[in-house]
Amino acid sequence: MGNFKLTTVEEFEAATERLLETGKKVGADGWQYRVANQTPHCKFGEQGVCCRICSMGPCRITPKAPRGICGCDVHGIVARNYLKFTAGGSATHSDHGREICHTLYNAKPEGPYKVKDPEKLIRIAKEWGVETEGKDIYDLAHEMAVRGLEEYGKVFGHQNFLKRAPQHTQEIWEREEIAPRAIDREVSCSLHMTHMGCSSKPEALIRQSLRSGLSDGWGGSMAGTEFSDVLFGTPKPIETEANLGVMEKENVNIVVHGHDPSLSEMICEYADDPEMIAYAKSKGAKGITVSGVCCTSNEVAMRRGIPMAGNFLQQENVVLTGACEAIVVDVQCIFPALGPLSKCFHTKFITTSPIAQMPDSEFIRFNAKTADENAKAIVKMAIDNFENRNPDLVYIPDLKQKATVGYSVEAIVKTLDGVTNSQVDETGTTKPLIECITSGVIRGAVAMVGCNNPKIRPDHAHIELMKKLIANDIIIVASGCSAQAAAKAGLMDKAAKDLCGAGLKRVCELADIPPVLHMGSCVDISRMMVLVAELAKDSGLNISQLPVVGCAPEWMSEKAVSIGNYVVATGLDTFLGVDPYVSGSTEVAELLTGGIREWVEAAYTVEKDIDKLGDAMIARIEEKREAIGI
Ligand code: XCC
Ligand code: SF4
Repeated sequence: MGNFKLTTVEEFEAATERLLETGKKVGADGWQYRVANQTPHCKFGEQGVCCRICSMGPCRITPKAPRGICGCDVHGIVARNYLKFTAGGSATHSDHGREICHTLYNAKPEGPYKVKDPEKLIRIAKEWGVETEGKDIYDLAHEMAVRGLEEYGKVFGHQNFLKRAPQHTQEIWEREEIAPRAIDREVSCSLHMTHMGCSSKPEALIRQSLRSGLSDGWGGSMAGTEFSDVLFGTPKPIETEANLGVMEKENVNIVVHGHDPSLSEMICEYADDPEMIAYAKSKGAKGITVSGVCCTSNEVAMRRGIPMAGNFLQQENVVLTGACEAIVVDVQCIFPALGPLSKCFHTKFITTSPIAQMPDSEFIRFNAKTADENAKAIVKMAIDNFENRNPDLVYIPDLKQKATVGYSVEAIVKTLDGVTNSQVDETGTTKPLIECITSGVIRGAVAMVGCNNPKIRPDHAHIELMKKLIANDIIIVASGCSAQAAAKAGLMDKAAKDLCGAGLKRVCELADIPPVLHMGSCVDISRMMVLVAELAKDSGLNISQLPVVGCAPEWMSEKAVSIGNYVVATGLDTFLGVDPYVSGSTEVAELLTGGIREWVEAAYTVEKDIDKLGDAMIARIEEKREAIGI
């Protein structure tokens, strides 16, 4: 254990510098240069005070022009922009969930899509009041897929999954009129409210932002997570590796990127196929390596131990290694830059979804019915491309760390049960974790989530905050690009326990876990919602009383704002390192950082100084402990 060492951000940066040198040789662009071209950013946009929702505008608010042409003031404009931003994120996550429901509908005993976790399917069916007795598992899968799809357009009532929340939380949602109805309705309703001449009252717009967020976290994202588990298996702890060094020089490298596991699961299947491996060998490679970027990577890492090449701001780096035969993408967070960049190398940039089509890519339309043919064609294309590599351009940074990933709620409950050796019942409980928290061995938990953003030194905030928190005996659950930052640095290596305070270190040793638990992709933040719901029910506390907070220090996407809204609306204080374009309105900023606490018992804190952000989280956790007398 003695020689365990984190990979530092300086080491990531040196590797990137070296890769950018290769890029210069071939005339490649990079986000680092584009950021410079875009700086300084538009001040009106940054403050959220520009409105272009009707063609009388665009109107931008200044001291000299305090109202738009229609008379809307700055608070209305900022709040409307915030709601639109949320709706974009909610639609995106939820549509991903919908695709998974369609994949489930296409599941067949003979594949390519099968039901890998029938127990989980039955559990959800029972939860939704669907008869399971004597039903063929595939009939049940199809029925549940339709039920899942109906959640998107249900005529009456609220999201089925809301019942998973503690009674108190459900009452808050009812009382505040933010219990989400049909998922699509909340997105449509948001766009209706932000149309010219509808809402301009910040309270109304922010309330809808919370409801639209909740339709994502407790609706679309939860469907995405749960039905992905049914199809591809519920994650269990598994060993893998992270950082660019997982790409192998001698092998055909296929990188999967995006979010929807339907495609990447199939690619992994075929890359493992002896026939394909033999074919790769016949072309001079030693084998095939699949690695991932962004949340698609998290999905296949959690279920198959597929290594993680990197996170959001590392996506260009995988091509710059000169050793990437194909980067295969599905939806979301894909830089259009990959098109022109891949043209500077031999790399095939393969788009697969009608939702994410890009110039300079090869489009292989992926479809649940033809998934195996599609995946096979893609793997073959990558193998055929191996011989086109230019060896002079190949440089794979020698950076990688071990990581143990796969901490679904089910896995956490099971693993932590070992700590107190209490009996595991069929579903298990979170009581052992509660015991660790109430006794003070663990002070609390932080959900570290979200993206990279060039406005913040990439990965630095994620890693520094995690180091600080675990040193203070605060356990981390992580997802998305935050989880990948942790894995790349080595914080998901069990040996990282040495960086923890004495209490957390002991828990890590007893339960044999790393101090940062990988809970999956960004839709899997729904797992975190289920976890806090269970913690609240098992402890008899309200969610807002738990010493648990959320943090997205480097966030950038609309999805992240949707997430923030549902995390806050679920009762967890949320800490951001980047401002969500609301600084132009004191009213909106005050609502989000204070006023909404009266509605949902939680609010946002925005703090760009990472050290202060960490201190603020620790202080909040200690305050919460004190308030419940532990
Ligand atoms: Fe995208 Fe999910 Fe953000 Fe990463 S963390 S940059 S949204 S991949 Ni979701
Ligand atoms: Fe301007 Fe009002 Fe139109 Fe917005 S809605 S562009 S503020 S006139």
